[in-house]
Amino acid sequence: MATGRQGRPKATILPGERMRMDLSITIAGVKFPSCFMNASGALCMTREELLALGRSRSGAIVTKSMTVEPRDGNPEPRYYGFPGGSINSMGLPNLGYRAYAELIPELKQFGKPVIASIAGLCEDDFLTMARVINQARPDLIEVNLSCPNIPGKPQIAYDAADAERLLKRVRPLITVPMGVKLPPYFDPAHHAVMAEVIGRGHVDYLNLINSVGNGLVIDPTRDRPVIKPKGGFGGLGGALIKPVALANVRAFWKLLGGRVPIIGTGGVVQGLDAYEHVLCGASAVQVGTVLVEEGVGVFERLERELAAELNARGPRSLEATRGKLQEL
Ligand code: RRO
Repeated sequence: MATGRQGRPKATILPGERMRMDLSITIAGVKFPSCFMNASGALCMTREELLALGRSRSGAIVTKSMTVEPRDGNPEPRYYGFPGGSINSMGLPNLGYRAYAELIPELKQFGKPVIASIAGLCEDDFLTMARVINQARPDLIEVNLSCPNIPGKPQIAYDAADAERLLKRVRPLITVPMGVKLPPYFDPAHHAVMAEVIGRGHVDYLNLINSVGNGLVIDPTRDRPVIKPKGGFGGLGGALIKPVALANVRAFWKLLGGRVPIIGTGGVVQGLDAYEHVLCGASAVQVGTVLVEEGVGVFERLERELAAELNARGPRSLEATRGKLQEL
């Protein structure tokens, strides 16, 4: 096997590479044509954006997290991309759950899974939305317990008791597979507590991680933050959060014994980043910052690059790679 500069297998991208590597995956019995898909929040708020995802090579259509009422979101500027990543304080701009419920049948015509993301502003909001969205029959419903950008509202999943109570109430209302999107945790004690909550919560998959909340990026030429809401504090995404994302995927994969499928989100910029997520235990990966930067063409590039990484190692299938991180 050829090895590259850092001693890792050299991924040479051959024409038609993607064709020879199966990148489809299954989560909770739902088949995805590709392991790459958009992260909620990235180019997925309007009907036009969702239809563009449907026409693209994204392996699923993930909606923007929805609330009961439509929202304009936080004041602008509220998103800023920089070389290592991005910061956002969007504040949940979305069309409201009724509009997404109406859109779901149209989105399902693309023949790939539709994931409806719900994010209540209070516990009862989750129940209101779960009832109606479940009736619209998306392929999966994702319960977002980790929005960092609503002034005065802490991220629900940073309180294990709150998260457990909510999951207990919402789970019986959802008959399609239910996932939970968690924020990053930075201590093994927190991973352990939340893994127990997830283990008791009849959760069909985890999405790890949401943005790294409440970072601050400064424009030093103007002595001020690059975004306006919350004094410039916002969720960090992109390349710089990959180590945090990988650690969370790995920690939950091990604590849950690989029994709860994981969508790895955070720092997927190249095919190799996706490979690393899969090594840590991810079944699929989501793309936020680079999707916003490159547009929906990013999926084709990532498929090609991941196929090259897998081919350089054998070839090895996604399934044979999943969770196989070697420890020293
Ligand atoms: O809309 C947002 O500000 C937002 C949400 Br809901 C989320 O879950 N994660 C994020 O980084 N931004």
